[in-house]
Amino acid sequence: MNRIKYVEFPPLGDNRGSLVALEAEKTVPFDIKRVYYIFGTLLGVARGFHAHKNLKQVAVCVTGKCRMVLDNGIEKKEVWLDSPTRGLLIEGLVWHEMHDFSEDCVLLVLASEHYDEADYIRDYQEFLKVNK
Ligand code: T46
Repeated sequence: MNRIKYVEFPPLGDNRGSLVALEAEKTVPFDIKRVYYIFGTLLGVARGFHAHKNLKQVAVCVTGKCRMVLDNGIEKKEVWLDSPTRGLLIEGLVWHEMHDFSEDCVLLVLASEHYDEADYIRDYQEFLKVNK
């Protein structure tokens, strides 16, 4: 799907367990300006319901899982984020929602810009209009 891509993070494992390194411009294809994580999401709660105008993000469930609903204005897609070695790159205008968080889910997000509420489109009709 346009504007969405999986990114693989090779696990650097040995007999002690696993380690994943996330590096700007390498495993993550942009300069990382912000990192946030979502955890402790209550059962049945959905989050997101917005698109970003310019932000690039990579989202990865470092533990647990959640379902992401993605919409680029042309097609819709659902993906499960359920692996600490596979992230989802979201570039440009993509309406996204997160559902079905497992109790143990920690959704880590790496972002290309500092937090800016003006970059959010939180109204779906506006998203469709801007996307034309
Ligand atoms: C996204 C999805 C995947 C900040 O003050 N700084 C931040 O960096 C972030 C991300 C949020 N906030 C504030 C804004 C709200 O008052 O934290 C509150 C919760 O944010 P929001 O309702 O936007 O959370 P989600 O889970 O709906 O969306 C978040 C990100 O905001 C968004 O960029 O793509 O996760």
